[in-house]
Amino acid sequence: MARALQLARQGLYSTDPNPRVGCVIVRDGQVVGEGWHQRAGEPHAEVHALRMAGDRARGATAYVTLEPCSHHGRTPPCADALVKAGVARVVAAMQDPNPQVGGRGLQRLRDAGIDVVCGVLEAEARELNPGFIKRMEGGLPFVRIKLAMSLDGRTAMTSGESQWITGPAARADVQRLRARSSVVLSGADTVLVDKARLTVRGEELGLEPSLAALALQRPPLRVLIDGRLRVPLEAPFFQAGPALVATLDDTCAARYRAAGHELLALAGHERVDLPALLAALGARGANEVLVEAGPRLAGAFAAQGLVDEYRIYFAAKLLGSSARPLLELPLERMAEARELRILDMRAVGDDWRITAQPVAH
Ligand code: AOF
Ligand code: ZN
Repeated sequence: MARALQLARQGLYSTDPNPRVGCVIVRDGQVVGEGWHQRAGEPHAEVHALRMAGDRARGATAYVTLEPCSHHGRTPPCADALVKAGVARVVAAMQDPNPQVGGRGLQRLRDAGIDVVCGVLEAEARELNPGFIKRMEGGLPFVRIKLAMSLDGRTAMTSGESQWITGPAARADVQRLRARSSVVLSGADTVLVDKARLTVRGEELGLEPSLAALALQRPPLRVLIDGRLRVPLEAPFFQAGPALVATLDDTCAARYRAAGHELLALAGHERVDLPALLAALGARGANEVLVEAGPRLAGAFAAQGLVDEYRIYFAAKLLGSSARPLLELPLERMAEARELRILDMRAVGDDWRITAQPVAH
Protein backbone atom coordinates (compact mmCIF):
# COMPACT_ATOMS: atom_id res chain seq x y z
CA MET A 1 0.00 0.00 0.00
CA ALA A 2 2.91 2.34 0.72
CA ARG A 3 4.08 1.77 -2.86
CA ALA A 4 0.54 2.37 -4.18
CA LEU A 5 0.46 5.69 -2.27
CA GLN A 6 3.81 6.61 -3.78
CA LEU A 7 2.41 5.92 -7.27
CA ALA A 8 -0.75 7.90 -6.50
CA ARG A 9 1.40 10.92 -5.56
CA GLN A 10 2.64 11.10 -9.15
CA GLY A 11 -0.87 12.30 -10.02
CA LEU A 12 -0.71 15.18 -7.52
CA TYR A 13 -0.61 17.81 -10.29
CA SER A 14 -2.79 16.27 -12.97
CA THR A 15 -5.82 14.17 -11.94
CA ASP A 16 -8.05 17.09 -10.99
CA PRO A 17 -11.10 17.02 -10.62
CA ASN A 18 -10.56 13.31 -10.04
CA PRO A 19 -8.73 11.97 -6.98
CA ARG A 20 -5.09 10.84 -6.99
CA VAL A 21 -5.13 7.03 -6.94
CA GLY A 22 -2.43 4.35 -7.14
CA CYS A 23 -2.59 0.56 -7.51
CA VAL A 24 -0.14 -2.31 -7.09
CA ILE A 25 -0.87 -5.94 -8.03
CA VAL A 26 1.09 -8.62 -6.19
CA ARG A 27 1.23 -12.30 -6.93
CA ASP A 28 3.31 -14.86 -5.00
CA GLY A 29 5.14 -12.06 -3.23
CA GLN A 30 6.11 -10.30 -6.46
CA VAL A 31 4.85 -7.05 -7.92
CA VAL A 32 3.30 -7.92 -11.30
CA GLY A 33 1.43 -4.68 -12.01
CA GLU A 34 1.57 -1.01 -11.07
CA GLY A 35 -0.48 1.99 -12.11
CA TRP A 36 -1.64 5.45 -11.19
CA HIS A 37 -4.45 7.64 -12.42
CA GLN A 38 -2.98 10.39 -14.58
CA ARG A 39 -5.83 12.49 -15.91
CA ALA A 40 -9.61 12.68 -15.73
CA GLY A 41 -11.11 10.87 -18.70
CA GLU A 42 -8.17 8.47 -18.87
CA PRO A 43 -7.98 4.96 -17.35
CA HIS A 44 -8.10 4.60 -13.59
CA ALA A 45 -5.11 3.29 -11.59
CA GLU A 46 -6.44 -0.29 -11.47
CA VAL A 47 -6.77 -0.46 -15.26
CA HIS A 48 -3.14 0.56 -15.80
CA ALA A 49 -1.98 -2.01 -13.20
CA LEU A 50 -4.18 -4.79 -14.67
CA ARG A 51 -2.85 -4.09 -18.17
CA MET A 52 0.71 -4.45 -16.91
CA ALA A 53 -0.10 -7.64 -14.98
CA GLY A 54 -1.97 -9.36 -17.84
CA ASP A 55 -2.66 -13.05 -16.98
CA ARG A 56 -0.60 -12.77 -13.83
CA ALA A 57 -3.50 -10.90 -12.19
CA ARG A 58 -5.36 -14.20 -11.77
CA GLY A 59 -5.25 -15.18 -8.08
CA ALA A 60 -3.31 -12.02 -7.21
CA THR A 61 -3.84 -9.32 -4.58
CA ALA A 62 -4.59 -5.76 -5.70
CA TYR A 63 -3.65 -2.89 -3.37
CA VAL A 64 -5.56 0.30 -4.19
CA THR A 65 -5.43 3.68 -2.42
CA LEU A 66 -9.16 4.24 -3.05
CA GLU A 67 -12.09 1.85 -3.26
CA PRO A 68 -12.40 0.62 -6.88
CA CYS A 69 -15.27 2.36 -8.63
CA SER A 70 -18.60 0.69 -9.40
CA HIS A 71 -20.08 3.33 -11.70
CA HIS A 72 -19.85 4.16 -15.38
CA GLY A 73 -18.25 7.62 -15.38
CA ARG A 74 -15.92 8.73 -18.14
CA THR A 75 -14.53 5.17 -17.86
CA PRO A 76 -16.14 1.77 -17.04
CA PRO A 77 -16.17 0.36 -13.45
CA CYS A 78 -12.82 -0.83 -12.05
CA ALA A 79 -14.58 -3.31 -9.74
CA ASP A 80 -15.80 -5.17 -12.85
CA ALA A 81 -12.32 -5.12 -14.38
CA LEU A 82 -10.81 -6.63 -11.19
CA VAL A 83 -13.48 -9.37 -11.12
CA LYS A 84 -12.96 -10.16 -14.79
CA ALA A 85 -9.18 -10.39 -14.32
CA GLY A 86 -9.67 -13.03 -11.62
CA VAL A 87 -8.05 -11.11 -8.76
CA ALA A 88 -8.40 -13.08 -5.49
CA ARG A 89 -8.02 -10.30 -2.95
CA VAL A 90 -8.43 -6.51 -2.91
CA VAL A 91 -6.92 -4.30 -0.20
CA ALA A 92 -8.20 -0.71 -0.29
CA ALA A 93 -6.97 2.21 1.81
CA MET A 94 -10.34 3.96 2.04
CA GLN A 95 -13.91 3.95 0.81
CA ASP A 96 -14.66 6.25 -2.14
CA PRO A 97 -16.50 9.33 -0.76
CA ASN A 98 -18.12 9.80 -4.19
CA PRO A 99 -21.84 9.10 -3.57
CA GLN A 100 -21.95 7.34 -6.96
CA VAL A 101 -19.60 4.70 -5.46
CA GLY A 102 -19.74 4.94 -1.61
CA GLY A 103 -19.10 1.28 -0.75
CA ARG A 104 -20.77 -0.25 -3.81
CA GLY A 105 -17.40 -0.99 -5.42
CA LEU A 106 -16.27 -3.04 -2.41
CA GLN A 107 -19.68 -4.76 -2.26
CA ARG A 108 -19.46 -5.74 -5.90
CA LEU A 109 -16.05 -7.34 -5.29
CA ARG A 110 -17.36 -9.24 -2.24
CA ASP A 111 -20.41 -10.42 -4.20
CA ALA A 112 -18.01 -11.89 -6.76
CA GLY A 113 -16.28 -13.90 -4.02
CA ILE A 114 -13.21 -11.67 -3.76
CA ASP A 115 -11.63 -11.29 -0.31
CA VAL A 116 -11.85 -7.55 0.53
CA VAL A 117 -10.08 -5.49 3.20
CA CYS A 118 -10.55 -1.72 3.58
CA GLY A 119 -8.79 0.82 5.83
CA VAL A 120 -5.09 0.03 5.32
CA LEU A 121 -2.98 3.25 5.62
CA GLU A 122 -6.24 5.15 5.50
CA ALA A 123 -4.87 8.36 7.10
CA GLU A 124 -2.14 8.61 4.46
CA ALA A 125 -4.66 7.99 1.68
CA ARG A 126 -7.01 10.67 3.01
CA GLU A 127 -4.14 13.16 3.18
CA LEU A 128 -3.58 12.67 -0.54
CA ASN A 129 -7.04 13.93 -1.53
CA PRO A 130 -8.29 16.44 1.07
CA GLY A 131 -10.15 18.48 -1.53
CA PHE A 132 -11.81 15.61 -3.38
CA ILE A 133 -12.99 14.15 -0.04
CA LYS A 134 -14.34 17.47 1.27
CA ARG A 135 -16.13 18.26 -1.99
CA MET A 136 -17.69 14.79 -2.22
CA GLU A 137 -18.85 14.95 1.40
CA GLY A 138 -20.30 18.44 1.41
CA GLY A 139 -19.89 20.17 -1.94
CA LEU A 140 -17.21 22.59 -0.75
CA PRO A 141 -13.54 22.71 -1.72
CA PHE A 142 -10.62 22.42 0.74
CA VAL A 143 -9.19 25.90 1.35
CA ARG A 144 -5.47 26.29 1.87
CA ILE A 145 -4.07 29.72 2.55
CA LYS A 146 -0.48 30.56 1.80
CA LEU A 147 1.22 33.29 3.78
CA ALA A 148 4.80 34.49 3.76
CA MET A 149 6.21 36.50 6.62
CA SER A 150 9.24 37.73 8.43
CA LEU A 151 10.24 36.28 11.81
CA ASP A 152 8.42 39.20 13.41
CA GLY A 153 5.17 38.25 11.67
CA ARG A 154 5.09 40.99 9.04
CA THR A 155 4.15 40.55 5.39
CA ALA A 156 4.63 43.84 3.64
CA MET A 157 6.18 47.22 4.10
CA THR A 158 3.81 50.18 4.45
CA SER A 159 4.83 51.04 0.89
CA GLY A 160 2.93 47.88 -0.13
CA GLU A 161 6.13 46.12 -1.19
CA SER A 162 5.65 42.47 -0.30
CA GLN A 163 7.36 40.40 -2.96
CA TRP A 164 10.53 38.44 -2.37
CA ILE A 165 10.21 38.03 1.37
CA THR A 166 11.17 34.37 0.97
CA GLY A 167 13.85 32.79 -1.21
CA PRO A 168 13.76 30.74 -4.43
CA ALA A 169 13.18 27.34 -2.76
CA ALA A 170 10.07 28.62 -0.99
CA ARG A 171 8.85 30.18 -4.23
CA ALA A 172 9.25 26.85 -6.04
CA ASP A 173 7.33 25.22 -3.20
CA VAL A 174 4.50 27.73 -3.75
CA GLN A 175 4.59 26.97 -7.49
CA ARG A 176 3.94 23.30 -6.63
CA LEU A 177 1.14 24.34 -4.27
CA ARG A 178 -0.45 26.26 -7.15
CA ALA A 179 0.02 23.37 -9.56
CA ARG A 180 -1.77 20.87 -7.29
CA SER A 181 -4.71 23.24 -6.71
CA SER A 182 -7.92 23.45 -8.72
CA VAL A 183 -8.15 27.17 -8.07
CA VAL A 184 -5.64 29.86 -7.16
CA LEU A 185 -7.42 32.84 -5.68
CA SER A 186 -6.35 36.38 -4.84
CA GLY A 187 -7.67 39.86 -4.26
CA ALA A 188 -7.46 43.14 -6.14
CA ASP A 189 -4.82 44.63 -3.82
CA THR A 190 -2.33 41.83 -4.37
CA VAL A 191 -2.93 41.75 -8.10
CA LEU A 192 -2.56 45.53 -8.41
CA VAL A 193 0.36 46.11 -6.03
CA ASP A 194 2.41 42.94 -6.64
CA LYS A 195 1.40 42.65 -10.30
CA ALA A 196 0.64 39.02 -9.40
CA ARG A 197 -0.33 36.69 -12.25
CA LEU A 198 -0.95 33.56 -10.13
CA THR A 199 0.23 31.34 -12.96
CA VAL A 200 2.05 28.00 -12.86
CA ARG A 201 5.44 28.21 -14.56
CA GLY A 202 6.80 24.84 -15.63
CA GLU A 203 10.46 25.69 -15.25
CA GLU A 204 9.94 26.90 -11.66
CA LEU A 205 8.16 23.75 -10.45
CA GLY A 206 11.31 21.75 -9.86
CA LEU A 207 9.51 18.58 -10.99
CA GLU A 208 10.52 15.71 -13.23
CA PRO A 209 9.85 16.94 -16.83
CA SER A 210 7.06 14.41 -17.53
CA LEU A 211 5.19 15.44 -14.35
CA ALA A 212 5.73 19.14 -15.08
CA ALA A 213 4.30 18.62 -18.58
CA LEU A 214 1.22 16.89 -17.12
CA ALA A 215 0.80 19.72 -14.62
CA LEU A 216 0.89 22.37 -17.35
CA GLN A 217 -1.85 20.57 -19.29
CA ARG A 218 -4.21 21.26 -16.38
CA PRO A 219 -3.48 24.72 -15.03
CA PRO A 220 -5.54 25.86 -12.02
CA LEU A 221 -8.39 28.28 -12.58
CA ARG A 222 -7.24 31.77 -11.55
CA VAL A 223 -9.86 33.60 -9.51
CA LEU A 224 -9.76 37.28 -8.61
CA ILE A 225 -11.95 38.82 -5.94
CA ASP A 226 -12.52 42.37 -7.13
CA GLY A 227 -15.78 43.78 -5.77
CA ARG A 228 -15.45 47.15 -7.51
CA LEU A 229 -13.58 45.99 -10.63
CA ARG A 230 -10.44 47.99 -9.82
CA VAL A 231 -8.03 45.74 -11.73
CA PRO A 232 -7.86 46.91 -15.37
CA LEU A 233 -8.09 44.34 -18.16
CA GLU A 234 -4.59 45.46 -19.22
CA ALA A 235 -3.09 44.18 -15.92
CA PRO A 236 -0.57 41.30 -16.17
CA PHE A 237 -3.09 39.10 -14.31
CA PHE A 238 -5.63 39.33 -17.16
CA GLN A 239 -2.97 39.22 -19.87
CA ALA A 240 -1.73 35.87 -18.46
CA GLY A 241 -4.85 33.97 -19.58
CA PRO A 242 -8.56 33.50 -18.90
CA ALA A 243 -9.73 34.17 -15.34
CA LEU A 244 -12.85 34.23 -13.20
CA VAL A 245 -13.64 37.47 -11.41
CA ALA A 246 -15.89 37.45 -8.35
CA THR A 247 -17.49 40.85 -7.97
CA LEU A 248 -20.48 42.72 -6.56
CA ASP A 249 -22.25 43.62 -9.77
CA ASP A 250 -21.85 42.05 -13.20
CA THR A 251 -23.19 44.78 -15.48
CA CYS A 252 -19.80 44.85 -17.27
CA ALA A 253 -19.85 41.08 -17.93
CA ALA A 254 -19.84 41.51 -21.72
CA ARG A 255 -16.62 43.57 -21.68
CA TYR A 256 -14.86 40.92 -19.57
CA ARG A 257 -16.28 38.10 -21.71
CA ALA A 258 -14.97 39.78 -24.86
CA ALA A 259 -11.50 39.70 -23.27
CA GLY A 260 -11.88 35.98 -22.43
CA HIS A 261 -12.78 36.30 -18.75
CA GLU A 262 -15.85 35.45 -16.71
CA LEU A 263 -17.59 37.71 -14.22
CA LEU A 264 -19.55 36.22 -11.33
CA ALA A 265 -21.71 38.53 -9.17
CA LEU A 266 -21.82 37.37 -5.54
CA ALA A 267 -22.85 40.31 -3.41
CA GLY A 268 -22.80 39.92 0.36
CA HIS A 269 -22.93 42.94 2.67
CA GLU A 270 -20.90 45.35 0.51
CA ARG A 271 -18.38 42.53 0.12
CA VAL A 272 -18.05 39.57 -2.19
CA ASP A 273 -19.77 36.69 -0.39
CA LEU A 274 -16.88 34.29 0.27
CA PRO A 275 -18.94 31.23 1.32
CA ALA A 276 -21.07 31.66 -1.82
CA LEU A 277 -17.91 31.87 -3.92
CA LEU A 278 -16.55 28.65 -2.39
CA ALA A 279 -19.88 26.93 -3.01
CA ALA A 280 -19.80 28.07 -6.65
CA LEU A 281 -16.25 26.79 -7.06
CA GLY A 282 -17.18 23.45 -5.46
CA ALA A 283 -20.12 23.14 -7.85
CA ARG A 284 -17.66 23.57 -10.73
CA GLY A 285 -15.60 20.65 -9.42
CA ALA A 286 -12.88 22.51 -7.51
CA ASN A 287 -11.15 20.25 -4.97
CA GLU A 288 -8.35 22.40 -3.54
CA VAL A 289 -8.42 26.19 -3.46
CA LEU A 290 -5.18 28.06 -2.76
CA VAL A 291 -5.64 31.57 -1.37
CA GLU A 292 -2.67 33.85 -1.98
CA ALA A 293 -3.88 37.15 -0.73
CA GLY A 294 -2.93 40.18 1.30
CA PRO A 295 -3.66 40.65 5.01
CA ARG A 296 -7.19 41.96 4.46
CA LEU A 297 -8.60 39.16 2.28
CA ALA A 298 -6.60 36.49 4.12
CA GLY A 299 -7.98 37.91 7.37
CA ALA A 300 -11.54 37.74 6.00
CA PHE A 301 -11.16 34.04 5.17
CA ALA A 302 -9.75 33.40 8.65
CA ALA A 303 -12.38 35.50 10.44
CA GLN A 304 -15.21 33.63 8.66
CA GLY A 305 -13.75 30.24 9.57
CA LEU A 306 -13.21 29.28 5.93
CA VAL A 307 -9.59 28.10 6.16
CA ASP A 308 -8.83 24.36 6.27
CA GLU A 309 -5.04 24.67 6.23
CA TYR A 310 -2.43 27.37 6.70
CA ARG A 311 0.90 27.19 4.89
CA ILE A 312 3.12 29.81 6.45
CA TYR A 313 6.60 30.53 5.11
CA PHE A 314 9.03 32.28 7.45
CA ALA A 315 12.01 34.25 6.23
CA ALA A 316 14.86 35.03 8.61
CA LYS A 317 14.27 38.77 8.40
CA LEU A 318 12.79 41.41 10.64
CA LEU A 319 10.58 43.86 8.79
CA GLY A 320 9.93 46.09 11.77
CA SER A 321 6.92 47.54 13.48
CA SER A 322 5.65 49.80 10.72
CA ALA A 323 5.30 46.85 8.30
CA ARG A 324 1.90 45.19 7.84
CA PRO A 325 0.81 42.18 9.91
CA LEU A 326 0.28 38.71 8.45
CA LEU A 327 -3.50 38.83 8.83
CA GLU A 328 -5.92 41.63 9.53
CA LEU A 329 -7.79 39.79 12.22
CA PRO A 330 -8.68 42.25 14.95
CA LEU A 331 -8.94 40.21 18.15
CA GLU A 332 -8.99 41.87 21.57
CA ARG A 333 -8.75 39.17 24.21
CA MET A 334 -6.67 36.03 24.66
CA ALA A 335 -9.92 34.07 24.81
CA GLU A 336 -10.56 35.01 21.17
CA ALA A 337 -7.20 33.65 19.96
CA ARG A 338 -7.46 31.18 17.08
CA GLU A 339 -5.88 27.87 17.96
CA LEU A 340 -3.98 25.96 15.31
CA ARG A 341 -2.42 22.52 15.35
CA ILE A 342 0.95 22.30 13.62
CA LEU A 343 1.07 19.29 11.30
CA ASP A 344 4.50 19.82 9.79
CA MET A 345 7.44 22.17 10.07
CA ARG A 346 10.49 22.02 7.86
CA ALA A 347 13.26 24.04 6.25
CA VAL A 348 12.69 25.09 2.62
CA GLY A 349 15.97 26.52 1.34
CA ASP A 350 16.91 29.32 3.75
CA ASP A 351 13.31 29.72 4.91
CA TRP A 352 11.03 27.67 7.16
CA ARG A 353 7.58 26.36 6.41
CA ILE A 354 4.77 25.55 8.83
CA THR A 355 1.65 23.63 7.89
CA ALA A 356 -1.14 24.05 10.43
CA GLN A 357 -4.85 23.41 10.70
CA PRO A 358 -7.43 25.26 12.77
CA VAL A 359 -8.50 23.37 15.88
CA ALA A 360 -12.26 22.85 15.77
CA HIS A 361 -14.13 23.98 18.90
C1 AOF B 1 -10.92 4.28 -9.10
N1 AOF B 1 -9.63 4.39 -9.54
O1 AOF B 1 -7.92 5.56 -10.30
C2 AOF B 1 -9.89 6.71 -9.77
C3 AOF B 1 -11.21 6.59 -9.25
O2 AOF B 1 -15.18 9.93 -14.69
P1 AOF B 1 -14.37 8.77 -14.26
O3 AOF B 1 -14.78 7.48 -14.91
O4 AOF B 1 -12.88 9.00 -14.34
O5 AOF B 1 -14.71 8.54 -12.72
C4 AOF B 1 -14.27 9.45 -11.76
C5 AOF B 1 -14.66 8.92 -10.40
O6 AOF B 1 -14.05 7.65 -10.20
C6 AOF B 1 -14.12 9.80 -9.27
O7 AOF B 1 -15.08 10.77 -8.88
C7 AOF B 1 -13.90 8.79 -8.15
O8 AOF B 1 -15.11 8.46 -7.49
C8 AOF B 1 -13.45 7.58 -8.93
N2 AOF B 1 -11.99 7.67 -9.12
N3 AOF B 1 -11.66 5.38 -8.92
O9 AOF B 1 -11.40 3.17 -8.88
C9 AOF B 1 -9.07 5.53 -9.87
N4 AOF B 1 -9.38 7.91 -10.14
ZN1 ZN C 1 -12.27 3.19 -11.37
